[in-house]
Amino acid sequence: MGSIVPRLAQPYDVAAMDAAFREEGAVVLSGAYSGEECDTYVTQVQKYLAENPEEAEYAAKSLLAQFQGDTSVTLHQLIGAIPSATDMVLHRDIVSAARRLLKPLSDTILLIIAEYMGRKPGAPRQELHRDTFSWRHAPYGENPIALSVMCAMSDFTAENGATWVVPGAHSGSPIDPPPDWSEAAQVEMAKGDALLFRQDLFHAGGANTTESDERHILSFGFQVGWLRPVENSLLSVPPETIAELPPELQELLGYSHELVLGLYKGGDPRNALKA
Ligand SMILES: O=C(O)CCC(=O)C(=O)O
Repeated sequence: MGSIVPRLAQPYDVAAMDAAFREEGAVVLSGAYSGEECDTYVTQVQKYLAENPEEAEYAAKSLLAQFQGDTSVTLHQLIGAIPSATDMVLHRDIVSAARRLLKPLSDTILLIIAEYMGRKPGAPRQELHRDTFSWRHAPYGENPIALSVMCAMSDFTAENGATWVVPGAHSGSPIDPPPDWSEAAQVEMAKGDALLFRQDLFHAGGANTTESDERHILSFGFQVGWLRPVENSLLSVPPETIAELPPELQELLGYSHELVLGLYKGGDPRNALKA
């Protein structure tokens, strides 16, 4: 067993947070969200999925869901769909942490994803991975290009599959082989805690070995602002126009995905053009 992930209580000590990113690659912010915020979020997600069965279908077919297994429920693009998600992704301490962490490489940051995951009983342990795998051609090193945030919307316990991380296993290539599991530590968290980690840190969702304890997650993250085209074609060319264009031009205008980057409702963005 290697080192453990530092935990900070409110008010969060910024210097300690930044030191944790440098040394362990991760930090837990205890009590980042109130119990009421977590419950509201989960209730809104469940209501949304019940009222929009087609979204549940998208979620089930999501490319990420395939990675997460069919014992996971995922919902992408929470912004605009889940009212409480707006304030939650704008958590001041978390956004400020992302801005500081990414500042050496970028003046601006972008939201990478805002996603719900429900990891049900029977969910298997994931492979240790770095979230930078989609950016496997980008330079890597001392300063990361992205931050991941995994928030406990219900208690994360060893039994229900609390996230594993390998403290200190960051800064390397996205395609490095994973370290040995003996170096990994499971990050148990109380409802409302948030695990922040550099996207180049090895981590994995744990196995949910319980009978009935679904693990509810709010997952989001921030990336450097320059990993995008000069022209924002998704805004400037209406989808009806795009639908009439040659498939290759659709791809070049952003109706394409690189592994799990550029997804629409978890799948191929061309799905947005289907009637
Ligand atoms: O389930 C978790 O706690 C982590 C999930 C994760 O790392 C992923 O789905 O990529």
